[in-house]
Amino acid sequence: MIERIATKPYDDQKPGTSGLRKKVPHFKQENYVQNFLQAIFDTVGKGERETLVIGGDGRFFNRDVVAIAIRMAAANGYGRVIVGQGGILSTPAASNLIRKRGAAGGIVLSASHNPGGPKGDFGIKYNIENGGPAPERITSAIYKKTKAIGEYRIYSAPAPEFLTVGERSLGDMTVEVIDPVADYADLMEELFDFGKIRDLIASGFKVRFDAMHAVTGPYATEILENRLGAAEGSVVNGEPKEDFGGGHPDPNAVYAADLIEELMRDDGPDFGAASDGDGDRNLIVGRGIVVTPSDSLAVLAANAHLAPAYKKGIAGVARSMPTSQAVDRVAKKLGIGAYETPTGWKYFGNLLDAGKVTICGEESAGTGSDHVREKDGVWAVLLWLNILAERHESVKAIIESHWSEFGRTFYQRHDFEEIDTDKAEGLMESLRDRLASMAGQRFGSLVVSEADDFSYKDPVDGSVATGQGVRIVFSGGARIVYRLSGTGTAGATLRVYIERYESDPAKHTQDPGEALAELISIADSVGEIKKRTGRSEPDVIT
Ligand code: G16
Repeated sequence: MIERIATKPYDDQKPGTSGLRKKVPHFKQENYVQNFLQAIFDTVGKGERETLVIGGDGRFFNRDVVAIAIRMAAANGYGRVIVGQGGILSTPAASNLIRKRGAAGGIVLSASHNPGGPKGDFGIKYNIENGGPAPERITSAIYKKTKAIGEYRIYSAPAPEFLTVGERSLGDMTVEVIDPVADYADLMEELFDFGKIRDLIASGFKVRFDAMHAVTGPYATEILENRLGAAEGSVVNGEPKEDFGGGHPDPNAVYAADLIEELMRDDGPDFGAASDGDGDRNLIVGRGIVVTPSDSLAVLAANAHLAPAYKKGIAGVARSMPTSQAVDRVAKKLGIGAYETPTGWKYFGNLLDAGKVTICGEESAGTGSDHVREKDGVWAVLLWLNILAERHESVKAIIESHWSEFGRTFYQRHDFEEIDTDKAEGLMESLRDRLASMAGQRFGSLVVSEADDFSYKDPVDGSVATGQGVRIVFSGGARIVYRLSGTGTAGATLRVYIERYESDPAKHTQDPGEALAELISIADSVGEIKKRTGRSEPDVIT
């Protein structure tokens, strides 16, 4: 029986960079989840007998919300839900399923790289029929609905169990519980030359993949160990846990320090990688070198043709605005389009759908292609392995030859976390107020050539996004970008992105901190970071 339950709106259900993210206790407030889900269903409004994909990264509270989503989908007219066994689906696997099965959309439960557990973070995101995150016009409409909601619809019977694969029903709706890994692993096998990668691994090439106790464990084990022959134990921390083993499933130098340490040893593995909570981010480490996400994007774009899926070449590339301009140089050489979008994977969807770009990426450890409409951690690992299998060079040699061909873009992101929101907003506002007078000003040896607040007009549908980050560009092309994160759940996180291009190969081995030292100090003085926040050091440098 379909029940209509009266509810009251919450005023803080505005989706951020990637869906609604809050602490678990916040989500546990009465009807908080139900309100948001009903707002999604009311907005997309096309449940009639259609298919909906449901799954998440397995963090604490995942199963409860999967069960609620199943009951609400049944009450909102869907004909079928496809649910990952145990409520598990990595974000790229969910995107793939939506596309492959012609679903109307998907409910993806994840707070990505944020910690989990009873006091950790949780998140709900809606993906549209192309498999990608809902664009701004839909997320704004969802937010509007949350502010006026008066009731939600839910099926009175409990959700059928989803711990085992099989078909069940709830009212008129079919609940199809699937193996979360199989379709995704098959897709990877279509894109890449598994034979060549298998030969590389069989030749003694050692791989270590850190799944950080998050969702990619089963995916990486099936693909790297079972299908590609990597030794058992090549996937570490491979068992997904509700609290990620108490860790922080963010594949960066701080939280994946063990992996990096391992790869810095002379007798360490040849290739190391890690992914995040929901499997869409990646970290690539070669023996003796950590690859920055911006460099990884550039190298993948330059070498993608070595993998079967991209052998005819790529149509174009896209990067988020704060991502380094390294990939632009590759695009220029290849004679293909390069697009600069706001932060958020949702901005790549139209470009991919229109065939304008094949490969996209972000400084925040995300790379992906037109095979799905999300960034994809395991995909990036496999494209790297395919390239390594073709080039027979080390990761370090590939990076260094890339720098000598295209020049090196030194790059760092400095994060100042849990700042008082008013102070963070004040800092951004002050920067914006000073933008008009900045051009021509000298700071140390650098002169500002232009300064603006980034806005983006989507070349496909003409939609405009404003206020996407303050850019200060210096003559010679060095840049400082300031923006506030849209994914945090406590206070505000200020992100400062710093980059400088170096064409002289003799200077490519410099330490990034030294190469960027002058810009780092300018970033503090122009941004008045210490003065306004009291912070003299970032919490994390990536
Ligand atoms: C999400 C978005 C990315 C974005 C990242 C960080 O990733 O999909 O596009 O780069 O957040 O965003 P922010 O700088 O606003 O915190 P994920 O992996 O968290 O879903």
